[in-house]
Amino acid sequence: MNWNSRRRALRLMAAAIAGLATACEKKSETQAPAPDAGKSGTSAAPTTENKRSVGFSQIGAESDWRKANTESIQAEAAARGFELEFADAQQKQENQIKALRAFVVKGVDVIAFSPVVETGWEPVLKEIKQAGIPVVLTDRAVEVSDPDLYVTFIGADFVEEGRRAARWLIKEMGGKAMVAELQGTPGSAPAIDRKRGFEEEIKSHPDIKIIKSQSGEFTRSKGREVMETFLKSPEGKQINALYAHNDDMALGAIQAIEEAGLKPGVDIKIVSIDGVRSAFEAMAAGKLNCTVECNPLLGPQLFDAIEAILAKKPVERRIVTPSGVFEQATAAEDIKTRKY
Ligand code: GYE
Repeated sequence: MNWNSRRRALRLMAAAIAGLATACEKKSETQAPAPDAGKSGTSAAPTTENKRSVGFSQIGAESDWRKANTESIQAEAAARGFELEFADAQQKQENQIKALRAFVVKGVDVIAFSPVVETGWEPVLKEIKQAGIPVVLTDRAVEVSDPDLYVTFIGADFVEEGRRAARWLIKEMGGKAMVAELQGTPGSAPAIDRKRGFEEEIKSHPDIKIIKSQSGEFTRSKGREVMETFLKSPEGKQINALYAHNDDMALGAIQAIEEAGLKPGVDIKIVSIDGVRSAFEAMAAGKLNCTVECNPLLGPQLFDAIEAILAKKPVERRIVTPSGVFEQATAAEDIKTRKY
């Protein structure tokens, strides 16, 4: 059997399984609600044979970065005439795994996803490989023992982002600071790597001390809540710098700092990561000091890779998205050219 007929046979098998699954689901409807597999952005219409199809499992909508990322991918799919099966996992790995399996059943041409955490993907990636569907990782990396489980990983260098944030802080604080850290989603590649890069860089500066560190789950509300507890803790009064793994948490923390009667950007110097528009606004207002850019507009790179894969052209194993560092002084000017 050649590759094409194998794919066709697999699709037929998958369709049969899907039929069975639907029948089972229908049966169980009256018993208990099916667990939430996340919202689907497209209709349940079967993938048409002539349109190239991509299944994309997104993490959720936790931050401005994520929203810009989703828009970029959806716009690029539409512009290039792809059928996009979009599934929002609402921050849950189990929902992502369900969505990935549903893409296999549908028989999409390529599967892309942004993995919420780094580990636990091996079984589902093996199933996808067996079905002969290529996988592209976008935004976040996974830890797997077999490198052939995905074709390429497109995204930023999170360790370097952490280093850049640290370098800025060391310079700004003259090598001496009591730092509070707001970490991203536990177990996620950006939370792990941004912490690692920052710690690596401050190692040779013993007077830069992280005195508080906790996850703010990459959201504004959690960032605010955790910063409030930091400030109320016995060490709260010593905090004079904040490192947030994303802008949204920094923006939430800014509110908590103001509520505590302090001046964000002055009493507590703040550096965060992403470079979203609202971070530039906060910098222009003097409340945020620095943002390390992490470009979410991955749609064009993602679909370049997908088209190359479908055309059987070679694709780089690792595609790094370029980015910069922005400070208060130029924020009002910079904001005019920001695209997200
Ligand atoms: O920094 C954060 C988002 O994975 C790079 O996820 C992404 C991160 C981004 O929620 O805002």
